[in-house]
Amino acid sequence: MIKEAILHIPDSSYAFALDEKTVILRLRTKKNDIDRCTLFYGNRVYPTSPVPMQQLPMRKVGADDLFDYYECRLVSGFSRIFYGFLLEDKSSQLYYYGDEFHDSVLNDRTVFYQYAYVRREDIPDVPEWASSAVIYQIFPDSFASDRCSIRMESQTCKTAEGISCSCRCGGTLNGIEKNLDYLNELGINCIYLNPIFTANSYHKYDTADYMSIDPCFGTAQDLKALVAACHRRGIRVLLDGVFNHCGPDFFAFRDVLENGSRSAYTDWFYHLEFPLHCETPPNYAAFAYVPEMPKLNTGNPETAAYFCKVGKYWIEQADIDGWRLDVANEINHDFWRQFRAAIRSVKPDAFLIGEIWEDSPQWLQGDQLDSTMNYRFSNLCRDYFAQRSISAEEFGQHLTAMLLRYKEPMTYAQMNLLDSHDIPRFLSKCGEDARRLKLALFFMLTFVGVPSIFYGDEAGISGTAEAEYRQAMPWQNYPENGELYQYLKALITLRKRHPSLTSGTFQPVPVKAEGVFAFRREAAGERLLVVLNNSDQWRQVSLGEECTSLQPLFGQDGKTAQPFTFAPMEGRIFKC
Ligand code: ARE
Repeated sequence: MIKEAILHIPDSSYAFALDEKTVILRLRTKKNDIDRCTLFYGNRVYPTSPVPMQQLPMRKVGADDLFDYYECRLVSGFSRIFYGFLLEDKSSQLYYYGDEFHDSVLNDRTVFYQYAYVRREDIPDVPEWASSAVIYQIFPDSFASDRCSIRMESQTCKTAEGISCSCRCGGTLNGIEKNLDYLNELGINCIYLNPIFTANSYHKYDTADYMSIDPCFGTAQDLKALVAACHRRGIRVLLDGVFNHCGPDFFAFRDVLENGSRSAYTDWFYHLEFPLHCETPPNYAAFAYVPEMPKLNTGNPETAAYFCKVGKYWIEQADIDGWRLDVANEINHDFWRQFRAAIRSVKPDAFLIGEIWEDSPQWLQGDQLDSTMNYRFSNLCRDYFAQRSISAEEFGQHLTAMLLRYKEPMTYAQMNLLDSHDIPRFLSKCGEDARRLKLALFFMLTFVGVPSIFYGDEAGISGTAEAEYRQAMPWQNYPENGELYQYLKALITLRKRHPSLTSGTFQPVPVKAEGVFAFRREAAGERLLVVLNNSDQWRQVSLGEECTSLQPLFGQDGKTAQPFTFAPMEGRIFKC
């Protein structure tokens, strides 16, 4: 056995509680290196010696290219647990592992791992509604104007405070409200809006006033009306919170610009060098050296308190349901802890999604964010469906490794996306081949995590340049009559009907047919088999012992006996 490949980390995504009675324990080993893995455990605090020890078999839940992953769900009745792993290698040799290797189970429980206490306060409390959400992301300037179709003209206006605000396409909050039937019909149940507060630029990431709605988009009253109209339809609303940096017209930065080192707000920012100059690069910390985006010092308790107040304000004013948090990984962890506590104090089931492109378990321990924008998912789909640069087997391995990086409740809340306002459209990555986009959407709607659709994906928007992928919604083409919209609608309907798609386990199923990827989703007695043919050839697929009787649920040709014939780029779901 390769001992150095063994990994377990207490109090992490390798050891966490789902509730006060249930603890998930995971162990990593070198791939194909061991035959069996068993958990041994006992009550950490026991009045007599020796302490009774119990065993629980661990299941191999997945593998990537280097490692196997074992997992068990321990319902022990103990609040304080000591535990270790009994590993059996190919030569039937036994190893006892509990931070160190031992030849036998000693009477001394302290040499093993300790789950010191199943602390109620540290159990992740991701909002229950999150796993069944289907998000629709709207870039407000581009979606719809008051008259339903976009004006397509750029404009600048000034607020009463003299802040100039601009737009490109003319979308508004009322425009969104007028199109809620379109979204309702598609089946989505959550909207994420890119920034809507008063700001200079058309994209509004340079916030001037966190307490007011940008005049290009409407008023606070319009937001309230929009959220209320959404709630009437069972749609939740998330706003974009830009708390890493502000815009040059934010009152605190204006004060620093006017008063220099005498300003009362110098400690709201980082690394200011007086006199300030706003050329690129500026002589103060800023987002990506953009002078219009001075970095905020959220380590300053006053600044932190201000932004916690902003977070609460829009929940109290407009009843929004959560926040997408810009550049979350450049902001200190402690701020997020404060922010979470503030938000939860006014809305206990508010959803917090961080914008973090890399793996982000540090933010997803349960004390800070509930979810992150899953760009790893997006990249894997790009590689597999759009570019076909990885095989079905590699795709499955990467997905497994991705899921096991997080505590289980967080994987079901991850915001999976193919597109966003920051990347070229997936359709363009597919060389404009809509079949590939459809298959990737099919996958996203059947996989673990919250599917998120960027406005216009269902309308066939493509483009690699910023102005293209943020282009105006093509209402003139009646997207609701189009194939993509109808396909997506059918998938969303199906997802909502089957709990195994929202909260079920995920297990890749090996299939001997090139380009074909299959996986099982299972929950509450329901077992689904999802099969997709990511190739340009017809494929014969036998699902072996997987299921004895298969009932086609989606994309069926009515046939229930194996082998199945799959058309190029076809996705099908079976119940078994
Ligand atoms: C504007 C122009 C661009 C131009 C840029 C250069 O539009 O064409 O290239 O200026 O100055 C917002 C606007 C952008 C705007 C930008 C600056 O939406 O249009 O760009 O402000 O004015 C990293 C960050 C991540 C960030 C992305 C863009 O980690 O937080 O870069 N995303 C958020 C928002 C953006 C927003 C901002 C931040 C600023 O979602 O929309 O931009 O508020 C890797 C790394 C990631 C990196 C990613 C992309 O994968 O892992 O960390 O993301 O690449 O670079």
